Amino acid sequence: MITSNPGKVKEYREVLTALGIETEHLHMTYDEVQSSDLEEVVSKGMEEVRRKGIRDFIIDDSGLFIDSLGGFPGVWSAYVQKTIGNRGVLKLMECVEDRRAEFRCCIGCDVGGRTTIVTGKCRGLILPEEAGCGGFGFDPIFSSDGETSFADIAPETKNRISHRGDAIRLLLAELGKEN
Ligand code: ITT
Repeated sequence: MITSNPGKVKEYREVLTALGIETEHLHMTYDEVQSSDLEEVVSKGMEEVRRKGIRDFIIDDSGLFIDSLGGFPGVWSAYVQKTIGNRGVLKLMECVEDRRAEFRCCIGCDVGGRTTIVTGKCRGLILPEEAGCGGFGFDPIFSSDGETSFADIAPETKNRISHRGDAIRLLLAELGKEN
């Protein structure tokens, strides 16, 4: 798995190890093209990784899409997380009543020369303040049930309901179809 994000590696390992699938983590960044579409970012990212001679890998591009902000930060989630962070997002959401949001996770998988791209989703709400100390990134401000943040639930629960868990299941189903 190719990522600079250790939180993602942990979540993939948790699901895949239980299925007897071993993963190797390659800490590497790739250019993320400017696009409003996660699938396009992943598809271009895969081309770049392949140009480096790497085969049999997965990459993951994720984002938090907030309904009342027209889907922002979306594909700019990493930049927003690094700059204004969760507090900045909460500030943008001050006095906003509609707090609905969606986490999306797009996985690009190269195995045996074949490309599979899937996108998992998880709907929820932006909480009024940060809560919990688990997870990573936007987890302290996102809740799928409107009460408990993703940073406040067990990792296996997050994997069961999250965008990434959804994407992993879609990927395994796609790969299963080919075998
Ligand atoms: P890569 O090297 O894999 O690209 P990244 O951290 O830049 O790592 P993304 O662009 O996919 O990853 O992620 C966009 C942002 O969304 C980033 O700040 C992540 O921390 C955050 N994020 C991704 N998945 C998340 C999750 O499950 N829970 C909370 N935040 C998440």
